[in-house]
Amino acid sequence: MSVRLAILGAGVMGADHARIMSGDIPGAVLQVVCDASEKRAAAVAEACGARHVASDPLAVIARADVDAVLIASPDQTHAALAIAALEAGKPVLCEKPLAPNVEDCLKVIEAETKLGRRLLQVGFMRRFDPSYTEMKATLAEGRIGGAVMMHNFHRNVEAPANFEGYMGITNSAPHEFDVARFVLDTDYASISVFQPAGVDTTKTGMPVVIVLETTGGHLVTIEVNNNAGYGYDVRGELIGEHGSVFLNAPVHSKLNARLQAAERYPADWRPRFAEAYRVQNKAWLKSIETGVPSEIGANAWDGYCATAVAQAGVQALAARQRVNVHMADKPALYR
Ligand code: ISE
Repeated sequence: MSVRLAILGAGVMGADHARIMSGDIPGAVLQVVCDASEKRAAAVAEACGARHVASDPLAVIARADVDAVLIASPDQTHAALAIAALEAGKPVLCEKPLAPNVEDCLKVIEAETKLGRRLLQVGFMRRFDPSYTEMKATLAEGRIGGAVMMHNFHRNVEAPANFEGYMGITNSAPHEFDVARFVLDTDYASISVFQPAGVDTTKTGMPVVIVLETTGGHLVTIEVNNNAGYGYDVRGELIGEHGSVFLNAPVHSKLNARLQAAERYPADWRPRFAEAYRVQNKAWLKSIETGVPSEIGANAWDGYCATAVAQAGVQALAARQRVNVHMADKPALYR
């Protein structure tokens, strides 16, 4: 069976998904690449052998020769496109965040609930990353006892120019919110956000340290530093009652020269999580072929949870106090 895909958005992530889908995922056919800039869409389509190029995402979703939709357009467009795809009964892989605010996440959930079956997966690819998979499995095997804390570090080389205000909390940290919730199998009760002094305010993106309490009683810490300067560096350690699991980033070689040993950092997240994206996209395609949603993949409810925590985090930073995380009632579809 082949699945004809439309990729909506031909920026960094759209181009990467087009490459993965056309090169690494048997059964996927790149039918359309769509972007507001047809030139950009055409460049990606040519590089990946896509059949068509377009600039109107709603028209693409409606096409009879498109079976499924991968949304990689700007964050604020995700919800409307996801809803259109769900209304057309087409499976969706939506890049994170599901939407930048909870209201829009809930609208997507409403559309999917109305449809009565789960057709949407959110691109929280870390759930498929081998290092987090091992961490979760080690916990399940009881090798470190019960989980107590999880520490996370999220460092980018430099925040993009369009990164404004609280995007460290709303755009970067959601990966950590989701993966810690997934590893610990819990929800969040409260969030506090701290900001160090001495920050270069001419740069976009502000470093923050986030402390979360879960409903299961764990503590989760997250450092987000979008201007770390030296490389893309994601670290994590899960602390159990009598042991810990530390994430290892895939490093394939080490340079020895001039009395020093060195390992490279990637410039962004794509090399660090290349395997996670590949396995995620493969699982998504399988879910389309079988009609059974991936058990590991994040669903619309998980997308909502990450945004709800992020939104509470923005309030916590503004108010300089701990904020309780309030969640809507979970619809039966996601239980
Ligand atoms: C970006 O959107 C991502 O998803 C990356 O994983 C993250 O490191 C970056 O900070 C975000 O802007």
